[in-house]
Amino acid sequence: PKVYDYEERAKLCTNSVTRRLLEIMGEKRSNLALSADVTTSQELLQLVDKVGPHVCIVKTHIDILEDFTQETVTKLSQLAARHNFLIFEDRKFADIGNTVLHQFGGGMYNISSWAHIINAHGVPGPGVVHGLREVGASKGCGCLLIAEMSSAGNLATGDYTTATVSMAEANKDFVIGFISVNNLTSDPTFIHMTPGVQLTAGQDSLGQQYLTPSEVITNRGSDIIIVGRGIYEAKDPVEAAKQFQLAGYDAFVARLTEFM
Ligand code: UP6
Repeated sequence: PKVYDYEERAKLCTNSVTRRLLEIMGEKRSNLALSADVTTSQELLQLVDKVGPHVCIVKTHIDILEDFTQETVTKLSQLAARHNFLIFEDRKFADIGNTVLHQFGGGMYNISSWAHIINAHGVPGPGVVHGLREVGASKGCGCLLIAEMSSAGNLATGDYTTATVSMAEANKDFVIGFISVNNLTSDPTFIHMTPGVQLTAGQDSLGQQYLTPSEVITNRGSDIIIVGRGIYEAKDPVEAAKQFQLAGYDAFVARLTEFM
C-alpha cells in the first residue's frame, strides 16, 4: 500500500479529529504519544507541560489519579491548547451501549467534556460503539477500537482482530482507528496506535511486551508510538521524550523512503 506523509494523508480524511491529529503530527514532526500514567494531578500537569512540545497526543488514565478534580482536566486542556496536542483518555470502554454512554458522558470524570479521543474493546459488539457515538459524535470526539494488545497471552488475535476491524469499517464516522501492534488495513484514513514501546525490546514483570520505535513504525506500519514508563520513569523525561520523538519520526521517514 502507498505510504503518505502526514499532511498529504490529512487531506484524505473527512473526520475532523483524524485530520487535526495528522496535521499536528506533520507540524510537530512527532508520532509520539505520551502515556502519562502518574497518580497525582501535580505530577501529571508538570510532566505534560514539560513533554507536551514533543508529542502529538497525551494519553491519560484519569481514574488512576488520587486527587482528581475538575481543575485537573481544565488545566490539562489548557496545556493541550498551548502545546498543540490531543488528549486521549485510555478508558477502554467494554460494556453495553447504554452503560458506556453514561460512563463516557457523565460520572465524576465526564470524559466526553475534555477528551478528543477515547477507545473501546469490541467484545460487547457494535452497541458499545453506538453508545459512545451517541455522546461523542456531536462533540467531535473520535474512538479507537482495541484490535490487538501488547501484553503476553492476550486474546485479541486472529478472528477477534479481524472482526474488530470490520466493526471499525462499519462505523467509520466515529471510529478513527485502532490500538494494535500491526497495521491492520490499507485504508489510510484509519490511524494505528501502538503501546508497548521502549528504545530496546523486552518486557516488564507483569506481561507487558516492548518493541522498538523502528520495529513498530518502519517494519509493522503503525502510525503512533505510545510510550509511558520509557519517558516518565527516565532520569530526564524531556530528554527521553526527545529521543522517542526522533526515533519515531526517523522510523516513519525510513518507511516513507522504503515505499517510494
Ligand atoms: N496499553 C498497553 N497495551 C495495550 C493497551 N494499552 O500497554 O495493549 C496502555 C497501558 C499503559 C500504556 O494501559 O497506559 O499503554 C503503556 O505503558 P508503558 O509504556 O509504561 O508500558
